[in-house]
Amino acid sequence: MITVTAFKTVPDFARGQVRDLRVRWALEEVGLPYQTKLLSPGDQDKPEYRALQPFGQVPILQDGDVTLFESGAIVLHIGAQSERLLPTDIRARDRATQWMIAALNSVEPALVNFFLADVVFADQEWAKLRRASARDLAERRLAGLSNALGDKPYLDGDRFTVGDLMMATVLRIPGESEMVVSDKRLGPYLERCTARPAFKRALDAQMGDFRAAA
Ligand SMILES: N[C@@H](CCC(=O)N[C@@H](CS)C(=O)NCC(=O)O)C(=O)O
Repeated sequence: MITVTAFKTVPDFARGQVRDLRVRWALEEVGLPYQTKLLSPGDQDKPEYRALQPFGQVPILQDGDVTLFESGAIVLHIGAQSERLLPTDIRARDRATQWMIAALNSVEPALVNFFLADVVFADQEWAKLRRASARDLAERRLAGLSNALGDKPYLDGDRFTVGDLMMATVLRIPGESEMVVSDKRLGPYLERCTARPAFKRALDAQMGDFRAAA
């Protein structure tokens, strides 16, 4: 059985956001059963966990003799097992991978930076100084994404891929909601992605684990 690591407890703002959600969503999309291994405070710094995840973060996926960290690598590993997330056509596959990396490398850092300045460290002087430029960069990234999406239902056309899965989780970063929802393309796009039954099951499962551990 596939095992995914997740946290037993996180601050309220992080519930429904922790990155094991991406992995749960991918597993739900392709219909692979999994179990979670919930980390208590301190577990992430134990040598046996650090041997599997050098930074002490979640998620890790263990699947037979495969152990992986980095949510992007894990989602690709799951996607490779089913056409539902990664097309077999090599060019379509490359484009799906490109969008997944764009989500992680071009969009997420800008949105996280703004979230840190706007919410997490909002009362600190450096954050007040940085907020406007962080918002500007986040807006520019979102505008680029919105233009590229255009009138298509998904980033590469009619078909939902790992690129959309990852992008949708990035667009859910708290603090972006008003910028995303008010965009005439990104708002409906995010709704389309998160209306998928597999997303709902993944979110329910993450929230359920927090409730069970409380
Ligand atoms: N790039 C990593 C980031 C993982 C990550 O930031 N995980 C967070 C939870 S969402 C975490 O474990 N934070 C605790 C820490 O960094 O100590 C991935 O995508 O898997």
